Amino acid sequence: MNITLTPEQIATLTDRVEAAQRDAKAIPKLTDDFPGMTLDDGYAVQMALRQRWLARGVRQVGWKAGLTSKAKMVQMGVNVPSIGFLMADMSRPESSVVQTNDLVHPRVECEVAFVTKAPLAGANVSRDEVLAATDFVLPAIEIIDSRFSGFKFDLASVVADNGSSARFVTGGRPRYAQDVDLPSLGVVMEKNGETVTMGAAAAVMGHPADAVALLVKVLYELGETLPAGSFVMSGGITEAVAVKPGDTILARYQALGSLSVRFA
Ligand code: OOG
Ligand code: MG
Repeated sequence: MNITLTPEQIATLTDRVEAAQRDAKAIPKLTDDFPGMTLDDGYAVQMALRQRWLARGVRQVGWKAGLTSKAKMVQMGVNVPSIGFLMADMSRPESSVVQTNDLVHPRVECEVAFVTKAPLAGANVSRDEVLAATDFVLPAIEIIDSRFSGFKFDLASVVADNGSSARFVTGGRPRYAQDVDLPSLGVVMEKNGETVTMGAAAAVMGHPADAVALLVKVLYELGETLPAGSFVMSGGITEAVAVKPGDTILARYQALGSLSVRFA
């Protein structure tokens, strides 16, 4: 671990991110004030933020991997994947209407999600171990919302902002992982009835289970493990698409059904 910030500085930055998330007010990226901030500093802020959510009595449902596809890395100008925590109150059912007045500048992503039935831990978990520990996979739409002005950030800042996590929608048709050819799984994203982007799940590190393995490795470095029963999102397959009130997003997944979300 390469933590350069003092505990006081970590608390200050946690206050800033927490306020920006709560008030849906964009703030400058954290590295503007703390240019020496490292990736580990970003995770120290994220872990402090997570403790505050837990202290408020919100249940953690799992974790997400992000920046795991080339399309996402190119879009955001970051070339290292990241992780973030997912809490119960971020979850929305299929066909939800998601309010945008408590979000800064939402974007949507199509992802393959995993639900685990056995714990995963360590720096060297394999794709097969992830699949063996997977109960089922299901389609997800993640609604990300960077709290940084212009949706512009660097790795340390976005990690501190919990990987832009805001909401997520699940539904469609859950399947056992062994019944689906995950890398060749196609997804088409439609916005207001028009196709806006499409891809195959192989875009996520060659196989989305590899993104889960990577997430477990990052957790290991943070002194954490992935418990059985975790919900894990493996990262956007395509670039994220901006949405505004009135927009409807439909994600059509091969083999996993469709799910939609509307913005108000
Ligand atoms: C960071 C979050 C990335 C994904 O699936 O790649 C992410 C961002 O782009 O704001 O959730
Ligand atoms: Mg995502």
